[in-house]
Amino acid sequence: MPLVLYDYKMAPSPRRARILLAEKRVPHEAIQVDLAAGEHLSPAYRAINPACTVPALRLEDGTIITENAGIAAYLEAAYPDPPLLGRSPVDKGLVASWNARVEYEGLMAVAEALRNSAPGLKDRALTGPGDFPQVAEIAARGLTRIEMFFDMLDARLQGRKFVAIDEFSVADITALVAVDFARVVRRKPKPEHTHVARWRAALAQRPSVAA
Ligand SMILES: N[C@@H](CCC(=O)N[C@@H](CS)C(=O)NCC(=O)O)C(=O)O
Repeated sequence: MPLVLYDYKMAPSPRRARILLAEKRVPHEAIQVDLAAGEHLSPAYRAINPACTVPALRLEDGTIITENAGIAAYLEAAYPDPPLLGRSPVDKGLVASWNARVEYEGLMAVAEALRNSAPGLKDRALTGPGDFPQVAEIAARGLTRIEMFFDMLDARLQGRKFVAIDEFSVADITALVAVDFARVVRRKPKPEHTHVARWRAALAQRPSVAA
């Protein structure tokens, strides 16, 4: 039985897993879980991932790994080449640190803005099995945080090819997905964010980014 990625092409979180799988050239199948149709809340998908989120990765032995952090840890151990979590102890620390920052300051900021404002996500302000009402102030806060994220990322990328270390890593994947995801709330880096623009253009050359 091959690896199976529970995916949804339109969503940013499974895109992180898709890029990782493509970078490591891991053969797998993909099953689309239609979030727009609420398939992730169905009993069938709850049995796969009780957290009702994608991505999830089913291994050959049937084990289900959820969360991008878990999927990345598994793939790095099972398919070490190319390493995407850092090679040396220092690099591993830097990659984990920057990955956490861009997830919290970038991806979460966009998610806050979107989930607390989009009519289609009414009462779905948080992922998971529970319903939570939208809070307009959190949407506004998310938009402010996105601008801070772009500024932070641009400063970090000044004089650097990659976000965390001297080679491509999961921190670049997460940051790229966050920058692209911001379009859903009509935000993008400003013209003065030249370092982000250079970095994003260079990453566009990697075939994995289209995954
Ligand atoms: N921490 C999780 C987050 C996964 C997540 O939030 N996935 C979203 C799609 S981007 C989801 O499944 N949303 C379901 C929903 O909207 O209820 C991870 O990185 O794997």
